[in-house]
This record gives sequence, structure tokens and C-alpha cells, in this order.
Amino acid sequence: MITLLFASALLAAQGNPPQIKLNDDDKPAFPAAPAGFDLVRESVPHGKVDTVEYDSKSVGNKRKMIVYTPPNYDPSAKYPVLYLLHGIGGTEREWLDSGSFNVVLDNLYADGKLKPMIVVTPNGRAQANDRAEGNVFATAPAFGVFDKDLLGSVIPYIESHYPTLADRDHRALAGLSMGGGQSLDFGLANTDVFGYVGGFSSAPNTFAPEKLTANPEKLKTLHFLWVSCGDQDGLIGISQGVHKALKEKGVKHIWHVDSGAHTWPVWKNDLYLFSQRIFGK
Ligand code: FER
Repeated sequence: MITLLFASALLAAQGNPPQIKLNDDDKPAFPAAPAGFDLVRESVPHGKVDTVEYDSKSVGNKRKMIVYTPPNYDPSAKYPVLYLLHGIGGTEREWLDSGSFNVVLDNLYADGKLKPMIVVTPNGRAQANDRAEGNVFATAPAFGVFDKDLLGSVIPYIESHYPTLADRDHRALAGLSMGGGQSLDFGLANTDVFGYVGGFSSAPNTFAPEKLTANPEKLKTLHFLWVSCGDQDGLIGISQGVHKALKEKGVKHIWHVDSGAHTWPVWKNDLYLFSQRIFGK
């Protein structure tokens, strides 16, 4: 909701109210999650949610991230990892506090629908003060340099402190809005690092489609590429542009247009659908 207000305020401030034009293939790729998918079920096993601190080489301080280990976590096993990124109004806590990501995953495990994985929600605002304070739009440049921290410090920390399968076949990157833009920008530029990429309602930090798809042969090596947005989201033109370029260049991907605006029900549904479809390789 906060992100919606910010986004609408900014678009309105620019004298540029959202113009939404839907195309014929702007449809859901999959049915929506069942009612209650994001509500706590007391009776099912719960994953563990921890906040950890790591040394960020690129930012030069200690930064926080949240790590979810699945129910029946076995430290002697090895797990793939999903890195899940937040929006401009959030921090490392946004997927937990606003997205109940742990509840969505606990329920998927209870229903036997999810492969065991570790999920990490880092803080994508790569600057010394990474709280979502003041004019958060002024912090957009810090989202643009998070790739240094993600690749240089976040992933090495996770892979040296948790039992992980440390290769592209077992790393996924996804996020919402600013985090969706980051996932497409960094994920598509680093197909050697990530085999699975998802951009949910990606924001204006998303690179231009021509830049994102400059090397289609590399993108064709991805195991799974997901581009989605709500049909009432003023930012949908960004995702439509990415989908069009991928289609023109013959890069296989999921194009999922959900019903909804720039809001949490859309992103929770994205997580529900995306998480079940990764780590098949
Ligand atoms: C903008 C509109 C929306 C923008 C960022 C956003 C940096 C991000 C929204 C979100 O993360 O929810 O013009 O510029």
C-alpha cells in the first residue's frame, strides 16, 4: 500500500497519470492461489525465520538480511536458494512484514507443492542508511548498485554459512517493483550466476528492453524466466515492453498478467506461482 501511494504520487507529480493499455495476451498464465494461501495455519510445520548480519564490501558496513529455512531443515543436506527483493518503500523486512512470505511458503510445503529451498530477503537499497526513510525515491540510485553487494557479499555469505547448492542451477533471483527491476537487470546480466529469474510489477529502474535482451542466446540458457504485472498497475508498460522484446527475440518466458494494481495481493500470488516452478533442474 505504501509503495502504491508512493508510485501513484510520483506519477501524478510528473503530470503523467498511469495510462493502461492491455494487449490480447495480457492474461494470467496460471490460476490464482487458492483462498487462504497466505493465512497462518497453526497445525502445519513452520520454517525458521532469522535476521542475519553480514559485512558488505561494496557499502562498507554491516547490513541485515532475513533468511528462511524450510520446515524439516536438515543442516547436513544441501539447498537451492531464492533471493527475493523488496520495493522502494521497503527494507529486508518487507517480504516478511507485508508479504508474509514465510506463511505462503509454509503452506506450500504443507500441501507438498514446494521443493526444499532457502529463501533470503536482503536489503536492496545499497547505501549506508538503508532504512526506507524520507523521500525514498531519492534512494533509487542505491538500488542500481546493489548488484555489487548481492554478488560480492550477500551470496558469498549465504553460501559460506548455510548448506547450499552453489551454482546457477540452484540460484534464483526475483523481486517486486524496484526489486523486480533489480531482478531483471542483474539476473539477465548474470545468467552464469542465476538460472531462474522473476520480475514482479517491475519499476522504472528496469533497464530498457533492448538492453535487457541484448544477448538473447544467454537468456535462452535460463531454466525459468517470469515477467508479471497487475492489469491495473500504472507501471505495466514496463513489463509489457520486456515481454515484447523477449517474445521478438525468441526467449522463452512466462508472461503473467494478474488482476490487480501495484499491491501485495499481486506479489503474494506471484511468489506462490513462481516459487513452485523453480529449481526443477
Ligand atoms: C517510479 C515509480 C515507482 C520509480 C520507482 C517506483 C524510481 C517504485 C515503486 C516500488 O518499488 O513500489 O517512478 O522511480
